[in-house]
Formats: sequence, C-alpha cells, structure tokens
Amino acid sequence: MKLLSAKPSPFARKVRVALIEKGMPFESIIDAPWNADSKASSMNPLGKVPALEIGKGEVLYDSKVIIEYLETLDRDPELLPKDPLAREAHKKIEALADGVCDAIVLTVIETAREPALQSADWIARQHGKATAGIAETARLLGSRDWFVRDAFGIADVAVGCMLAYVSLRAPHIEWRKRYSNLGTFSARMESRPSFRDTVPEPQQIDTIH
Ligand SMILES: N[C@@H](CCC(=O)N[C@@H](CS)C(=O)NCC(=O)O)C(=O)O
Repeated sequence: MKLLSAKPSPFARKVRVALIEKGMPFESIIDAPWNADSKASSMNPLGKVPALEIGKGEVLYDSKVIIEYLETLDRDPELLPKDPLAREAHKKIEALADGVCDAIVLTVIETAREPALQSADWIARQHGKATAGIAETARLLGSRDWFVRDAFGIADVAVGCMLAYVSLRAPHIEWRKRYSNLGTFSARMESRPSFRDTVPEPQQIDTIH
C-alpha cells in the first residue's frame, strides 16, 4: 500500500498511526499539498492528503474513509468497536478532533496569504471553533485514560494527533496550561511507538493569493 501524506498533516498522521498500530507495512510518500509541485490531485481529485493506494490503481481518500477500510481487514487493535453506541462515540470524537484540525488548517492557510488579503475576522472565527473543540475534548475525557469505555480506539488517536498539531501550528492556544488532563493524555499517546514514529514536522507553504 502507498500512502500519500504530508509531514504536519494530522489527518495523514491518524492513518499512519493506524497502519503502524495494526502492523501493516506501507510505502510513505511525502507531499506538500498546498504547493505547486504537489502530487495530491493525481490520487485525490480534491488535492488533499491522506490518500491511500490499496492496489491496482484503487485509491481511498479522506482519513475517516481510510480508517473504516483498515478496520474491515480485522487487524488488531480494533480502533472502531463493533458495538454501535461505542462506535458512534468514537466517530463523533474523531469528527470533533478533525474539526479542530480543519479550523487550524484554515487559519494556517489564511496567514500564508499576503498580509493585505488576510481576514482577522475569519481567523478569529476559526480560532473560536478550535478552542471550543479542545474544551469539549477536555470535558469528554474528564479524569479517564481513554475517551470511550476505557479502551484505546480512533477517538484517542484523533485527539492525540489533533493536540500535537495544535501545538505545532497554533502554539498560542496554550491548551496544556488550561487542561491538565489533556496534557497527561497527550504525553501518554506520544509515548506510543506509533506516535513516536510520526511526530509532525512543519512544512513550508507557498504564498496563496
Ligand atoms: N477530511 C479530510 C481532510 C484532509 C485535509 O484537509 N488535508 C489537508 C492537509 S492537512 C490538505 O491536503 N489540504 C490541501 C488542500 O486543501 O488543497 C481527511 O480527513 O482526510
């Protein structure tokens, strides 16, 4: 399998973590989807990463779709439980964490535009979504180790990837200071081999007009 990913992408990191956790070998192709030389649109008409080639030109995209596919292969650990209520709880928290990342991505892109084109209102709007989403993850975790029914799953992977991405791209959101439970949780996630192998790194984004 070939995975098109980007070094800072929290969405691609979720998929990389899932593949590593499940012990599934893959070839990693690093792309910079915002830049003119990106290969992303050759695998995904939306020009986004992650995109996973699963054989004979068959490509899956959107991290949630890829994770659902990986789950059908029945490799442990199970990231989406079979029980419908637990499964939907995981998927809802994954959507929340991804939504925070979407908001941060939009602010990163906005600030990559020429200063005269940037909208402070737009940046503030996205910042509000990100901080509200982080507050909700802290509330949902409470004093527990894992988000859903005390077992590791995609909710934990998604929130772990989200928190590291916020620290990388929006360090002014000082979530560690505010939510000690998320700090403890993040440290535990980042100590897993799958997280240690996929630490996000910044990538230069060409100016967008
Ligand atoms: N919902 C998508 C989001 C993917 C996404 O937004 N990826 C960003 C990188 S973090 C991207 O490739 N953006 C390029 C673009 O929008 O042109 C998923 O979960 O895979």
